[in-house]
Amino acid sequence: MSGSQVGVARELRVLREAIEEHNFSYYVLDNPVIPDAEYDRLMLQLQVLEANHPELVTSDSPTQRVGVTPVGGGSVVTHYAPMLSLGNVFSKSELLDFDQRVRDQLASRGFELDNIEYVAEPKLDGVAVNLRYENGVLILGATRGDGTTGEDITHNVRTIPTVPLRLRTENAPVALEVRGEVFMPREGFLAYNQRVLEIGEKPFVNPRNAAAGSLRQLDPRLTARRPLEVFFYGIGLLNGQIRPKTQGETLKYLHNLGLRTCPEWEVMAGVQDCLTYYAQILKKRNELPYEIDGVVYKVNALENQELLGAVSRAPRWAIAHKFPAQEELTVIKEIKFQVGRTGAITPVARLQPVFVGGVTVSNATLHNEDELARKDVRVGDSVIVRRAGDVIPEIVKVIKERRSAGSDPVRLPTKCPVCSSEVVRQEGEAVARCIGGLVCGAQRREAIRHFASRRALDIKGLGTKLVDQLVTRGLVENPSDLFGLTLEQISELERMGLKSAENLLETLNKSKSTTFNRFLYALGIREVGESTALALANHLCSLEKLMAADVKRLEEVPDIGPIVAANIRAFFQEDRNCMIVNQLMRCGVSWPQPVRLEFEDGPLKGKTIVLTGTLLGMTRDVAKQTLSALGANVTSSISKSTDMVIVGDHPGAKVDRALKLGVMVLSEDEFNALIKSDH
Ligand code: JCF
Repeated sequence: MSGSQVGVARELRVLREAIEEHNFSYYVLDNPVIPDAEYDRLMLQLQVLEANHPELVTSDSPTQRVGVTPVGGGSVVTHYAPMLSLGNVFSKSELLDFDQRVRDQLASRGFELDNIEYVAEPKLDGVAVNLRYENGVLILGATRGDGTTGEDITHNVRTIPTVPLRLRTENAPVALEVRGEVFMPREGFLAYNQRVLEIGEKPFVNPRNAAAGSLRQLDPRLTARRPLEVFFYGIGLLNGQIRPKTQGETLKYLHNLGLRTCPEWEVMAGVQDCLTYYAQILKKRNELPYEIDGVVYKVNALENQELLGAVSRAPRWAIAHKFPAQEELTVIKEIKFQVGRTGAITPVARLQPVFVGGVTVSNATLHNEDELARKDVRVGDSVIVRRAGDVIPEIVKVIKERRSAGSDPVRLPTKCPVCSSEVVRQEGEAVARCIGGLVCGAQRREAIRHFASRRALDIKGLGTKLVDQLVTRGLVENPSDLFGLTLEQISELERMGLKSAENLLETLNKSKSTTFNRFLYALGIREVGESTALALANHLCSLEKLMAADVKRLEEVPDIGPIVAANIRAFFQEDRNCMIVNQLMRCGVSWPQPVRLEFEDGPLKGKTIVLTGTLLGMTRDVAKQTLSALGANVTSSISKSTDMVIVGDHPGAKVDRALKLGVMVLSEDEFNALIKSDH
């Protein structure tokens, strides 16, 4: 290595260690110590440095989670120690029997105990995995398989952010096999399915299937896009270090190595504590960010675990205490069609009310036309409904054997059930929509509800019932009408006294002071969610600029692609929408001027730069971010105001245009020198 390479190697090490430490704080301790933007900057610095020194890239670098080429998965892996599954109990008495068996067996070996110490933790509904670290570096990931042999899923496991590629220790064991559960948190699952439905594909039935399907992906780049996480709960093999003495110590040991454990785990003094824990977790179930189907108890002392041993593949020292079923049988009374904010028509089944997973369920979504056809749900059918956490209940399947003769398949209506406008399903889309727009009462109502919702203008007290009344009485047609309501109009509504009317007026008034991103989100532009709204606000800063932005300018905003850009453009090309926006401004809706995200004072401040061709050393996104971080404005087309064009491999006609206009042209090497120089 040359002298400068030694310097770079040290810089790389410092950066990687810092990033790993932040990963630990963020993923394992759940307590980030720096803002996300700062973390992104460190990561970017590392990416740039590695791009310039590809010979110094190591497989455990935080940048190396996703391999570039898909792998042929499926090779078989033998676990060092068998991966055990768990026996189940469903009731208090079965649990007491389990505890009695544990005590009897230990007594027969000379350990007379009144109370057995257990460690309890929630039982996640995911996929069991085994990871192997050698000298602290992740070298293998496998599914449980039959307990003895599993499938090699190393490339996919590496993409899970909560799986450390390197253990967080100076003194790593020679070999360590850890067992854990890979799962998809509820929020990620919902968002993922939402996206899948939008592109007209088949959604996952539950987070468990989603996690399993994602881990089986052949292309790790696809796995990397699935929001997977992991909790570790046990050790299969530990070479070169002293084993912890209890399950509790095991969890602490794993945690200290940077392996995430479930934060809910607790030591129980005896089986009575287990019952209390079970009740607590059952109550907390829907607040947990992941789905669980019970709790697990393990005899705490590993010495006792060894004495107890295992029968076939289930340990005698651990048991799963399952929650009551989340699936029930019921009957379809009616199938209705709801109209959403964007006109999307959703079939909804009205059910004979049934108690599932702790609540009474009387409606279940059927998602869209294809789902309706696929499940072939008909009025009068006996069906299995499933309720997963606080997710909208779903129909798992129809019991066709019980279907009475003469029932008809259900079709989507051709006219909107609310406004009788045409219902149209565009090619390539999964959803059919009412084309009535704001003529449609349902769409008007939903648009106003969205506008007032918590993450939009947060107009507290303007609930569904109230919005319904305002719309049906014709008092409110669009969001700006809300701010024209008078005390008299409001107090005449049902269940509205003078006092509550005054309160509502006050809230309406307060909600006018908002932020630019909330306002943009509140407008309900198709596919402009909270994060897109924030990106728009940060990059376009003012409403005037946004309303004037063409598709090209919009696409320069990070994460905005051609479709969303076109939606935004189309929204502001509609006179009616501009009128409503202007009306809102006139009513006094306002926000503080957003501060530009990029460093205003970067060394490339104010420079307009265009990238063309393929850069060999870094992705276009990284190049774009690097330039932005230095203060440059990266655009896609060349004009007289362009300051520089950076030319990669196979550039297009842009180079000719740049030369013609006399714009400065930089090669990739010159570009690298530019971003590395101290300016
Ligand atoms: O969360 C789980 N699904 C889970 C599964 C937790 C545990 O502590 C487990 C397990 C499967 C086997 N422990 C064993 C021994």
